[in-house]
Amino acid sequence: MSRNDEIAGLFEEFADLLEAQDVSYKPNSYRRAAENIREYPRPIEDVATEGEAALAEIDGVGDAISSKVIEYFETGEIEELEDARAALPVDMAGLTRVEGVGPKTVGRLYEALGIETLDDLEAAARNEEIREVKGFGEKTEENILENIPFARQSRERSLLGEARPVADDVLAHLDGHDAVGDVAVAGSIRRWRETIGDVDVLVASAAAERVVAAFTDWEDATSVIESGTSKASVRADGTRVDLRVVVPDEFGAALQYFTGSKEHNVSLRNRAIARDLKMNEYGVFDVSGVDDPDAGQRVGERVAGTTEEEMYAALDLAWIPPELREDTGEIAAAAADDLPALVTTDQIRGDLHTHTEWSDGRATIAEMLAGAEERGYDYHAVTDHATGPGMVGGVGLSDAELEEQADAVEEAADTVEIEVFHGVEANVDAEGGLSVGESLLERLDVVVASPHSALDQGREAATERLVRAVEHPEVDVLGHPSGRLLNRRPGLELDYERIAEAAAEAGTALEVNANPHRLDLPGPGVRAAVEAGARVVVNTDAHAPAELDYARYGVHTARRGWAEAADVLNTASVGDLRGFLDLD
Ligand code: DGT
Ligand code: CA
Ligand code: CA
Ligand code: ZN
Repeated sequence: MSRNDEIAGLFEEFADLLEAQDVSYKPNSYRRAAENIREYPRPIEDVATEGEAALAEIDGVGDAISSKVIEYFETGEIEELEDARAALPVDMAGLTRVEGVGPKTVGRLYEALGIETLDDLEAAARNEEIREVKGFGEKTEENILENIPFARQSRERSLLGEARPVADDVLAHLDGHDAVGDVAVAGSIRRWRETIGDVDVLVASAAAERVVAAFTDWEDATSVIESGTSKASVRADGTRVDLRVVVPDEFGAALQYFTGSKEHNVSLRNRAIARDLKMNEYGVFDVSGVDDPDAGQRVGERVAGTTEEEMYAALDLAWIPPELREDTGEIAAAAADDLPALVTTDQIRGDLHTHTEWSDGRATIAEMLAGAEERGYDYHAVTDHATGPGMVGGVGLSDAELEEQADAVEEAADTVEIEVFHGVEANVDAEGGLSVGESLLERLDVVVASPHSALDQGREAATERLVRAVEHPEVDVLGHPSGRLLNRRPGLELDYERIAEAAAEAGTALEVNANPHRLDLPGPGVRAAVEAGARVVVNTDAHAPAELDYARYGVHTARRGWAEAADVLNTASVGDLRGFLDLD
């Protein structure tokens, strides 16, 4: 996304928020400015360095708007927009995706019923609360209810945690069908990106039409979007799934091509050209003796295409794990045979950030421990929320309650064979202070410190705040560092290198929170940690035993950051972990 798009998006959001508050005239001038900034031929950040007068050259951009652009580049935020967001803390983009719901409606429903999200909207419509609001009626309420499922589906990108189960199910459905040879997912789902535009599925078969029929007959497909002789698309559980069928000889080439990323493939193709090779979705071809290599797709002598390994080998490269295919140095590493041995899910030996019904979890301590033991773990840490900034409705435990919990944890630990740690998830306040008393912090086995409030700080303040928490002698883990919620809020913008260096120095682990809504640290944050020699720790933040299964999303996010097992704290044995935690 260019910065022009970024700024335009902010002004569009501002326009919606103003309109929701019944401000007249202004919303449209912000929308017009947004459109012109988006289309402007020069990068807005360059124009901004020339000052307000240069910005005002852009159609529809006057003094008020150009000073906001400058303010944003200087401070990282626009104060008036922040105020408008605080006054109307709603999922504007999600709600206005419901047909018939515009910003004004969002404003009125928030005022009358406190509706902030699609879930709130649906609940209110089902409870027949909307028809009671002035200006709304039974018919409007019914329309809203009818249009919500579509608004959900048309949300631009699915979470990895939503799309991956769909991918697993479609693979299971196709695997074993008599017309299906090799079958695999490709695209962003194979690279384990945090959000997924669509799930790409690839099948090797000489009977493409039968494979397409089996695919469109899949019982989980709620609708068939399109269907051809060797391609089809369906929707399942709100996610779009694309199928392509290729001949078995070209399966490796297609798998490589459709896995992407686009940037990775562009770099590979350039490497091929430099070797007088042509690389595409049908194979790698030697075109050294060919007059016109662009004469067709399958020209010259084919040297690879059946397997992905041979596609890479044809370019003198080791096979590259899909999570690394983002063109951030993986091709050079493969050429030097210096790729990392990435961490795997079965190497995880326990979870160091979990909750129970003592705070906002949905299971008892014993149930969570049993869940950990069932998963074959060697250890488990109970880290309920402490009170403090960001904790609403008495969710967090006071110091006295944490003392009391210590006995309960000890008692429950007798019901399992695994090593049990008692810890806490303390809040990191805006300045980097913690919400648990010092003497108690000293006595707890594991201290996870996480930001839950002031998530709109600028980059510098946010980085310093987290560095302070990382450097606190009792803090073992910095939990979900950015505080982002995917598709909902961006979280803190951070200098990951600085935090990683502080963490390496202090011996504090940086969490890769595996909850699909978070995946925080993201891949680049993990990479900074790995390069600085800091440990990461893959935690699920589970609020119920089933959520311990989120671990794989965290592991693959860590792999996107080039993490090996030695980089990940919770691949360690109990003894090594106790050493890291300074226990006994
Ligand atoms: P998504 O679905 O938006 O999460 O991301 P992808 O990466 O799965 O993208 P998608 O589904 O549009 O295409 C799958 C892969 O196919 C993509 O990663 C690379 C390859 N691909 C698709 N279109 C192009 C293209 O126009 N050029 C190149 N080089 N590769 C493409
Ligand atoms: Ca895709
Ligand atoms: Ca696709
Ligand atoms: Zn938390």
